[in-house]
Amino acid sequence: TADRTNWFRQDRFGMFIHFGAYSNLEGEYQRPDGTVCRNAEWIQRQCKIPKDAYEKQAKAFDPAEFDAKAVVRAAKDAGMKYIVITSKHHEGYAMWPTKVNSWNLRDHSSFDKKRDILAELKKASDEAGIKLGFYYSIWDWHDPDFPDPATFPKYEKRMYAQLKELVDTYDPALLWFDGEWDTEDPHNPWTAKDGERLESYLRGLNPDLVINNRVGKRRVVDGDYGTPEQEIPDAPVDGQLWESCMTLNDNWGFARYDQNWKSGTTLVHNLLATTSRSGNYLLNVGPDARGRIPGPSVDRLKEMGTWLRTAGQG
Ligand code: JFZ
Repeated sequence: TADRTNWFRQDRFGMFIHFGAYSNLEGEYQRPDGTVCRNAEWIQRQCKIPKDAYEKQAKAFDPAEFDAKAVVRAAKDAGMKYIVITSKHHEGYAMWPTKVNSWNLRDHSSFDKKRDILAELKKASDEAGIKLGFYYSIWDWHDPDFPDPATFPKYEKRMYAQLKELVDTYDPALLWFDGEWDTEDPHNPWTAKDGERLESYLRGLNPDLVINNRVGKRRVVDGDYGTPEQEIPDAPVDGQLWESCMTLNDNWGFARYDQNWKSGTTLVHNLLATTSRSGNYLLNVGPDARGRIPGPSVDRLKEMGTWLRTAGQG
């Protein structure tokens, strides 16, 4: 893995983007009785939103102000060298025009049918010399064949087809899997074998893909690197490469009520603590319903970039 992970070892600092149909709710769901339930990317599950109501709000999703160039500029100004965006989170909604189903940003939204934000991001990233990767949730709340073990193979076929689309169309540098665990849902049928099979399939499509360990069961042999979340471990995890992902406030997806922003000082400290322990730092932004990165996020990324440049590392 030394060759394909060279860039990953060099680059160290990346931008995570949590963006999906949940972003359209901006963290607040008003129930029919008028009370409000708050959550970000887990809002459908945590607020028990009925499927038809969730699909209805997704139909109104119109992130017209998503500006790939501005996103890439914000990453670059911060000193980030790669971007990982959610292509599909647990809600199952694809952020590209997948041919596998219609639960996606082109076919189930109010967004311009000619636009494709992953293609836009790929182009802007290439132009700026930034690497682009995709988060993909194995767990899927929308697909009728997940997680029943009897129908799971049908779901798995569609998942493979979607991943092939992503690799063939956008040539990602990295795939960031999630939703492989079985703690939340005892019926999650994802096994270590499923992970191994998927990983070798992907390596067959492109041997240079960098893949995180959540493709399997987070064993050292799964994928290329470990993924501690919201924490900076004292030492490398079992000697393997690792990347710590973290939020700027308390949520991954946009939540308009969440103003608990980390300070620039804390963020720079975290970046240095991580890189000094040979880890990568993947720092998250959550665009709002219109597709804009929140102002407080942009401000903090700027602050980090300024610090890095004045410290002579820019
Ligand atoms: C997952 C997602 O459920 C969450 O919405 C977000 O995308 C995050 C980056 O990943 O959440 C996790 C995954 C792993 C752990 C906890 C939350 N974990 O290892 O403890």
